[in-house]
Amino acid sequence: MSKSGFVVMIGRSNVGKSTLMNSIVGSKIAITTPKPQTTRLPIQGIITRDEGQIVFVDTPGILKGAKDLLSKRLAEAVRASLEDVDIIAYIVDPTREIGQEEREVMRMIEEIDKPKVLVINKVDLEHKPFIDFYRDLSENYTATVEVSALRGTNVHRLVETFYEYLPEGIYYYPEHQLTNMPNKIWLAELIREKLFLRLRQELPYTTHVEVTEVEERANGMMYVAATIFTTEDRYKRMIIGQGGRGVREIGQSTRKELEAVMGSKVFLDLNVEVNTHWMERFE
Ligand SMILES: Nc1nc2c(ncn2[C@@H]2O[C@H](COP(=O)(O)OP(=O)(O)OP(=O)(O)O)[C@@H](O)[C@H]2O)c(=O)[nH]1
Ligand SMILES: [Mg+2]
Repeated sequence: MSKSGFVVMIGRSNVGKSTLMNSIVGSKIAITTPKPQTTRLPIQGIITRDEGQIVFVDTPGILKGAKDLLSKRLAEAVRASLEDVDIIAYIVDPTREIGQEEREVMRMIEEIDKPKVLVINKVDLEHKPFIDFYRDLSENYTATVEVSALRGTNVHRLVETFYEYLPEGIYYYPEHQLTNMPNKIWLAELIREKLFLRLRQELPYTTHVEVTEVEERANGMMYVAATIFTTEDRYKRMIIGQGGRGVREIGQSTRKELEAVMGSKVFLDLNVEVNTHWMERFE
């Protein structure tokens, strides 16, 4: 019988969970940005090899003192995702101060009785003042692996470690499937990434992208209709930019990447709308 199971990626915001998952799966499944709280959905990345199938669950980073509705909802999603997994991958960033939030995450993980792999990420960076702190934690974990998700260093060893502790079981997904992401959600994530790259820190967290239509049109062209929702008029103006330059650039960079991935021409119909009730949907 072959091995099969779920590995959940847990860690503070910005430690590189999504980058690591993309690196393992070898394909850009989750978006990654330098801004905290990039991941919103529990996205799954799947690998199937001779040894078996691993489904990686990427989670939103846990934010300290989650006060607003959205952050609370994200923290709950993380907790819920811990219940049905086989292995916990706890990702840490040795370049960043260990604060209250990190300790809370650690405590949460220590309470769970499952194989736990401590993943010390970003080892490619020169300045890692907290690496010894994490190395000293090793005895509390089933295994510890130091990696660079960005460069791919040691990622292969990490995957072997996961296979080692993976239980036997049947496959959850067909062999060639790389993600659980429905196309529309993946597309919306891609647009949100481009939106972020343009607006950086100015982008409000409440900005939300919905893809309403994905269609293959005659002559092999793909048609995508999407709307960027934001909560205030001034954000809408910011996203649209002067003379529509902003939204045009977001559309162009999304389209370019999509065309490269899909290998076909893409027509992207991108709109910006104000919807003040958006946050309520998280209640
Ligand atoms: N130098 C270096 N940078 C990394 C590495 N892994 C991730 N990063 C960077 O760290 C930032 C955050 O990466 P993400 O993968 O989006 O982090 P995340 O943990 O998924 O963040 P959230 O989704 O917000 O929880 C990005 O700018 C990445 O390029 C690494 O191994 N080395
Ligand atoms: Mg992420």
